[in-house]
Amino acid sequence: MLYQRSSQLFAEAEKVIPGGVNSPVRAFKAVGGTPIFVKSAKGAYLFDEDGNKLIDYINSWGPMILGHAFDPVVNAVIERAKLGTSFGMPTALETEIAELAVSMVPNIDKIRFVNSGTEACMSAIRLARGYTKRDKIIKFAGCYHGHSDSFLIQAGSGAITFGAPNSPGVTQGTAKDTLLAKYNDLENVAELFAANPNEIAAIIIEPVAGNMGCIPPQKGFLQALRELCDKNGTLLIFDEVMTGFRLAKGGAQELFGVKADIVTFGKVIGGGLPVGAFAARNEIMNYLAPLGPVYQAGTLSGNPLAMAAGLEMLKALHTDAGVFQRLEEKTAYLEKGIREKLTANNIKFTINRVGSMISVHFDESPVTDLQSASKGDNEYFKKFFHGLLQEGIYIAPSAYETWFITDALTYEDLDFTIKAVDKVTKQF
Ligand code: KE4
Repeated sequence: MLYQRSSQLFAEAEKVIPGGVNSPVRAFKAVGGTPIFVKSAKGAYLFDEDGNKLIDYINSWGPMILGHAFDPVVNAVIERAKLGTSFGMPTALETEIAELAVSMVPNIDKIRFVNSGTEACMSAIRLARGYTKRDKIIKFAGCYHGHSDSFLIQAGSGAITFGAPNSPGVTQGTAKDTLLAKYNDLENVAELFAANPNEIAAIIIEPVAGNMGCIPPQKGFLQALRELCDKNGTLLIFDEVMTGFRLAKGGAQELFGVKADIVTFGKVIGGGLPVGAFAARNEIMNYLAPLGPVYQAGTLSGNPLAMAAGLEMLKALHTDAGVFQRLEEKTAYLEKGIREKLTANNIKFTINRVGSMISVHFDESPVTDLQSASKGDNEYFKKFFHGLLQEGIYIAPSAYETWFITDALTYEDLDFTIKAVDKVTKQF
């Protein structure tokens, strides 16, 4: 695979865009080499500027669960654009997607749309603080909730890759209100409550972590957090930007049977257009302006093109009874195939998976939190990443990310991928 055109484009981009990218994880810093510039995509495939065809296991970091350029979404956006692209006024379309989302997700009465997952999580925290009249939050080391200041404290995703657990620009005044816990460590969370009685507004958690690789919650962990929150008058926020509408129609709340007080969304809910959202029962959401005192706003929130895309995506997931089962079966098939090849090639590895979220860690000890996720052999991961790329397989350019499986993948694609894993891990 040659990447001359991507290299040229990257050199041009670097002159006018910081690092040549509009989001750091795209820069290949964790794996080295030149980021791939994509020209188009359809279904499970990317077509880059050098004419290479790649099987896509990132899918825009989650949104393309039904494949790229999903016809109902594309057609809806085209038709909607002809009617005007933004009004800054309410449209019936926003009510239609809100009603559908509320019908799909448990324990929510109302939903507010914003423009990104960051904005959804940032707003959810403000709402929780306003509702409880408390300042402190608990987040988990390695979890990523977007780049707003309260979260850039031992964040996951690109923040790990850059070894910048506490980003410059985040003030001590902000950082002091963010308490850090270890994922899957209930005792640690209980200690934070004991040390900060009646001060904690919310726990925010990725119910399945996807920003330190994929890390499942240990059995009972989420329910135990629910009980700790109830005991302490604290709100439980599920950051479902990744898991929402991916792990089940009702996301992680449905999958694990645990009730969150506020749920945040992104990625899938926008069908590939910029949409985030946060939702809760009436007594919490009615605290939001213009009804209540907690302010939150956005010029392009509920943008008609984005709503049109999101509505078609949710409709497809709502009406296709077999989609989540197919995603489970395809990802389990991929996991089985990769396990067999890595074992046969004497590679030290751990694979974590929940539904269509999966990650490969090059260390044989269990990966249950940031510390254990950091023990992986990142040098080997780099070879694995580039080896697969040369075989036409595009996985996340960092060991601290999860792969996102799309229903557009065929079993032939999966077999091709498993064969490529075998070839690459025989070489190194
Ligand atoms: P955005 O602001 O990037 O739309 O969403 C932030 C966010 C919030 N919560 C979770 C659980 C997330 O995974 C994300 C964003 N995920 C990363 C991938 N690890 C987006 C990729 C990027 O930063 O470019």
